[in-house]
Amino acid sequence: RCIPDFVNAAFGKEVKATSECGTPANRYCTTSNDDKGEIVRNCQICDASNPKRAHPTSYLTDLNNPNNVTCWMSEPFSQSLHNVSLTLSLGKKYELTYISLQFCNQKPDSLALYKSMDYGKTWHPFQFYSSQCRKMYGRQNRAAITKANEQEALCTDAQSNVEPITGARIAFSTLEGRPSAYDFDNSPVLQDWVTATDIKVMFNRLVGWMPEMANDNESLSQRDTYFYAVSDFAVGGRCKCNGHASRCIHNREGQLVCDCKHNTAGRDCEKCKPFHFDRPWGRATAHEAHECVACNCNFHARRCRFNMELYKLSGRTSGGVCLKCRHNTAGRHCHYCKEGYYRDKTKPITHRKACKACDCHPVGASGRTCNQTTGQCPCK
Ligand SMILES: [Ca+2]
Repeated sequence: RCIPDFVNAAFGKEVKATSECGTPANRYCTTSNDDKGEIVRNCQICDASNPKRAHPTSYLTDLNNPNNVTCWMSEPFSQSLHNVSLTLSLGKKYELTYISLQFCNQKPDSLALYKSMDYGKTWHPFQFYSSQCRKMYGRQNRAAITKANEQEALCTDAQSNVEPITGARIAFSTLEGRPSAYDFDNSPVLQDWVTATDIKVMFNRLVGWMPEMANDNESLSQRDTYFYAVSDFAVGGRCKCNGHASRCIHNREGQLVCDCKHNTAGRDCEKCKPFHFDRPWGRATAHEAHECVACNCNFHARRCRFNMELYKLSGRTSGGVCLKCRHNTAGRHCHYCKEGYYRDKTKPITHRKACKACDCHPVGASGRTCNQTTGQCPCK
């Protein structure tokens, strides 16, 4: 089995946001405690046209350097309930291990993660975070996952008391708590569950600095205080190649594709390459490469197809059926001569002239078709 490297698939990729602070320039404020413990309000300007004051989406997936934290920011809004989404296209199927978000201000109270497996056509819930799972998302808090519902998105409370107010992180581990994770190779359900081409983060509700703000008579206007701000959006996983490639590369059209081995083909090595249909396609496991095998057509055909019945009859060894046998051959493997021809035993079956025309005498023979093996014509 070969496996591409584990990477942050989001790194350097474009993220689309439904909101970005600074177009036009806008004021936003944060509160913090000064050295006397008093709450102070610190207001700044975000301005997309000024690089020093811009907070573009490219800051979500740039190098996450703790000494130089760069933040994407949404526009400030006036109520804690406010929807803003971030959409990340990975450009290919990946198998994801985690999705993490590091915040520049307080963590949102409610957010949802969605994934797409078809480049953004359809979306499926991946994980919900909320202090009010039922109310916000109609889901039970921390529902149990069993073997019967391993593809179900959970809802948990994102807040915890041990984390700092700013710089906190949310990390969703795709396989955590899912029973078949220990037997991932044999779980098509979980292999499907971790597969994504696109990720959408939907922020739905931000808890402001309400308890503190209530004591702060000067800052009656909380209008400028609500905004979502994220310093790092990371997606840990591997390019999905079904065990048949050790790397992903850009093809001539600029698409990211697997560099398929084991006679496989397709962007994700999800099928056998042409003329390699003697066995059904399979995902490689730790013990078995599940290579695709060429059809045996004795060099007389360029195409073949897979037949499950024949494969089963052969004891699961060979199911390829040759199509359009040439050089006057016939049969599943183009291994005998077609009607009107017989085997020239001086040549191997793989030879272009392995089959000769019958050449029955028009007077002495009762037909034109000879024995396909011996060449004997039917005599009158
Ligand atoms: Ca950043």
